[in-house]
Amino acid sequence: MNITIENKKLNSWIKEVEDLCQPDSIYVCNGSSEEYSRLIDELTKSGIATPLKKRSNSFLFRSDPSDVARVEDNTYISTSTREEAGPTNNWIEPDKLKKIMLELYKGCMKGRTMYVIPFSMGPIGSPISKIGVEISDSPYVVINMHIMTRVSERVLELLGTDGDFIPCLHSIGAPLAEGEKDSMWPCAPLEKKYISHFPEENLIWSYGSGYGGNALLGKKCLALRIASAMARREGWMAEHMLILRLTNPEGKKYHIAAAFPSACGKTNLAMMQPSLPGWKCECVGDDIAWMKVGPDGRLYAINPENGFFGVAPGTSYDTNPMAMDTLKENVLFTNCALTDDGDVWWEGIDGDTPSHLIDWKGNDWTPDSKTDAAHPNSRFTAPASQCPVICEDWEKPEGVPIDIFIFGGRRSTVVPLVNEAFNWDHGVFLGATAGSETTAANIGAVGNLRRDPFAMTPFCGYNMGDYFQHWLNMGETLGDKAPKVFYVNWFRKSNDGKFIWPGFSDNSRVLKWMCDRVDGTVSSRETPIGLLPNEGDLDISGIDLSEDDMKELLKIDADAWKAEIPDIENHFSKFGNRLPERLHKQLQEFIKRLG
Ligand code: TSX
Ligand code: MN
Repeated sequence: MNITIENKKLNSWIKEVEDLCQPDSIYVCNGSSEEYSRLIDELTKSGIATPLKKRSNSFLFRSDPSDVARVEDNTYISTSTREEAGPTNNWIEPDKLKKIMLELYKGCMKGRTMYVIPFSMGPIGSPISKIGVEISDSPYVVINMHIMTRVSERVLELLGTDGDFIPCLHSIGAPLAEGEKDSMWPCAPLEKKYISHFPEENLIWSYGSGYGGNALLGKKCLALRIASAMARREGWMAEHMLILRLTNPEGKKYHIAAAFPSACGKTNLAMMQPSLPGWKCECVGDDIAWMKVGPDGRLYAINPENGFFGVAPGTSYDTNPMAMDTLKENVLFTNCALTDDGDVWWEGIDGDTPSHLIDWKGNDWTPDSKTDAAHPNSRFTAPASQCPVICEDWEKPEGVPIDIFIFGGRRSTVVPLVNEAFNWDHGVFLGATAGSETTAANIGAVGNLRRDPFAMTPFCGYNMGDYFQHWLNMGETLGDKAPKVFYVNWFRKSNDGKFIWPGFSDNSRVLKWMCDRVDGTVSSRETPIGLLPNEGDLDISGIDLSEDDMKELLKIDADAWKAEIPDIENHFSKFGNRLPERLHKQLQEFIKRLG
């Protein structure tokens, strides 16, 4: 071991993992740029990292074709009872799961270095932050953790001798025999991949995958699954939400936290630049919000992450110029295509399609090829500090006060552009029934409605029925200081199959209406589904949108909504007696309002 660790729990855990996994050596990370460069150099020399001539200090990685995304079927919430994990999670009893995984971990780091990565989720020392330590045998994980979390010796100092942390054990599950040649992306086969969470003891065990959320354990595993369970116990919130600051022409600031299922453009909204003159939008975070009630009784949010781990395909100067400018240097790309002049490329990026590329599998690719050049789930890992519109207060230890919650989904029909919840409980009902139509990015048929309450289905570390109750409880704590709740749908289509709303920068027009509602300076009309903008109250000056289009975007068809009731009832029935009575009441009242 390269440094001396003072923390007792950490020392005994490192010893325990060393005995179990039998690495060749142990290295404790300090998070320095020298450490980052050294690892990158090693990965470049072994051919695993490809330096990009066109982007300074940026590198391309190609994963094994079998290891390209989160493995939800192999992800477990391991609580003492199945009931505690609830209907949305896979469950194996803790003793049984640990026995299976201990067998896999035995000797799994032979021939490899075991990295000890001390990290902080949230600014180091913030009262809302949490400390984790990931042990991993993947240098790719170390450099990604450098960007996505705060890896630092200061974390060890903060831990002292007796401080607590969340242990995150990770192995790619590919020991090397003596003299065996390593592969470019070692990992275990699917049936040996396990992403396990033990929320009752704040513990994460991951085996067999080196990709994204399976391996960078600070993100989905710690900051959402484990943190959501801690948050319920401790009375705060860990949510799958972007955070942004909107400033109006008079300089008044509003803070918005928004939850969307995948393929709705969450990162695009987090960095959106308003088309409305005089309005300013800044990014605080694009994926996760940790929120606590502050001394003034309002809800304060921090972004626990330090970078963006974003889907590359579809990102362009058209859809997200601020993300494109974030990606100019110091970026890790995974499973993107490589251009002949040493840059990355992906489907949907600006410009003409090159006549030749190396695809994400490392094969020659031309526009005639039948396959995608970049994997649809290819990613960039980029420091949040490089975003040109990162909010100056994004690392403020106390967070930013949330005024507005937004839920949303992708619906080609029925759901209007925007509506406001009547009250907190109704807002929780909107979050609990949120759904999106599947796109090509999902597995299975395209266009099916999939309910994804609070966009938390894959990320809630306990029974989702209890999670709904926690939201209702937070409403009681916050009282009249609770954020207002809205629901949006940027994706309504006309009869000829075209998107009606221009989206992107013009979404600022919808956000402005929300701010006016918060200030009480604009009225609304009551409908069975919630409060909608009155005609003329959405500022659509300067955009090409007819009065008929606007009517269509804000039309409520009671019969179409009535037709959704059986699906909502079926959705709620999955939570059995854990569905809060107050949500059952919301559904009954909704049915009554529809007549
Ligand atoms: O991210 C999107 N947002 C939010 C932006 C702040 N997308 C991309 C979704 C895929 C991840 C959108 N797509 C949005 C949107 O608001 N709206 C749409 C639909 C749409 C697509 C293209 C056009 C208009 C709407 N316009 C033209 O093609 C010219
Ligand atoms: Mn996410």
